[in-house]
Amino acid sequence: MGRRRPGAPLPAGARLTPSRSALLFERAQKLFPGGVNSPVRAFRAVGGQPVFLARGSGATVEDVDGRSYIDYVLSWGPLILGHAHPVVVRAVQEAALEGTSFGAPTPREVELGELIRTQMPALELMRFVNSGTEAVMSALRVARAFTGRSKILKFEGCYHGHADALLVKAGSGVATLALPDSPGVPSVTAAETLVVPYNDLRAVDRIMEEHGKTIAAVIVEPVAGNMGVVPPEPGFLAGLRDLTRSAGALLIFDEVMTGFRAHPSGVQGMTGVTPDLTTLGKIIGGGLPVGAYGGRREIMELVAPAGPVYQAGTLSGNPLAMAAGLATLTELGRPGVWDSIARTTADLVEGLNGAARSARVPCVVNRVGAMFTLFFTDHPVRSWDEARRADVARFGAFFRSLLQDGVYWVPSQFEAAFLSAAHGPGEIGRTVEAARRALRVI
Ligand code: KE4
Repeated sequence: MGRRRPGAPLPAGARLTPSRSALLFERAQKLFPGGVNSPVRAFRAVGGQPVFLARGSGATVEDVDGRSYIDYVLSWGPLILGHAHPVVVRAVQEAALEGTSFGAPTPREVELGELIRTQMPALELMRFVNSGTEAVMSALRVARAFTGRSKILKFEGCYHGHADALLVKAGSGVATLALPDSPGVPSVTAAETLVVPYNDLRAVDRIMEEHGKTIAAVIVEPVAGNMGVVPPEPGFLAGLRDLTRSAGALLIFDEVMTGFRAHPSGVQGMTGVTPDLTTLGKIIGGGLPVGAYGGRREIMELVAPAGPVYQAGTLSGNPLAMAAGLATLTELGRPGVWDSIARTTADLVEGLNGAARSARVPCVVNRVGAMFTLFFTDHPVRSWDEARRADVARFGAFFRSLLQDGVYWVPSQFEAAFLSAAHGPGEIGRTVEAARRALRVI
């Protein structure tokens, strides 16, 4: 059946048989809160019901009803080579044939750690965990142990996973669903977390003046992705480095999303600002569950069994995830691969800006490397306050129109969109055309 224009009447006599996605969603809602295993997947911010995906290949995914889409979610960032990349699939198959997990050291974790450290030498010592959330909560624990202090400073609109201490004015799904500072977080915990606007160095300076001696760490998305993409203003990161050093607080770069995506060496490599601790995830697992935290040797040597700070994990350094991460970073590190993805992202952004101008729809697109966000707004977006003024209803209409047109956009105005090595001129052309059609009807 040809694609029906959004909102166009159904052909006479057409029967609305429930799609397989709808039937699955009905069952899922009896199993999972909101019918999903992570909030943003529920399409609450964009309307309609989620499509259930059956398979992916390269830049496209196919839903359970056989419809295919050009994918800009890419599992929220990990799939920088695209879906089911043969090198990654083969690596995981080979690893699985040797056993899926041992709860013991294996060669692949050493190889992946060494590969990460060549790109991010600031990770003098590191530890693999199973998610970005776990990486961040562990990094905060060791920062508190190292400094003997308890307060954490974060930025409005930044999301660092769902650990209690960080669900305070967070971004991503918390912002998308306009959730309050999440219930269930004890007020004594939230009281240990200070929050200032992103890109507001004066606010950080004031906080450091007042609380500097009690602040264990400042944690920042060095390029924010979880309020939509918001780059650091010139001098912001270097300013954080200076202010934290003067106050004896640690600087933590949460590069779970930006690592190997904003730049092949992360934002720390792109800017030359070196944090004390870094958290990673997503791309380093190539689509399998991985996180990592690491940094200065004197800090990380506090982590058990080298030191007294306890952190552990049954599946940490899991050989399948290590194999997927190794294959991904090795392929990504081949000459020209990353640059080509960044160039394709720039081409898409240029096409989107052109389409918005032709349709006279006010849009601002922020891009760093291979991550970007199209904001429906007519002013610059440099903070959560500016991001939140975007027209989320218009974004929802844009999303639904693209979905009808075979483009799977990110289902929230406050999320980054992602490209892969598998996105080429064909995908970009079809996406810009779909955007043109969407911008005309929203
Ligand atoms: P996970 O626990 O979801 O692996 O990572 C948490 C996390 C930490 N830090 C940053 C900068 C992150 O972006 C994330 C997770 N990102 C979201 C997307 N904005 C994951 C998608 C989701 O929550 O379903």
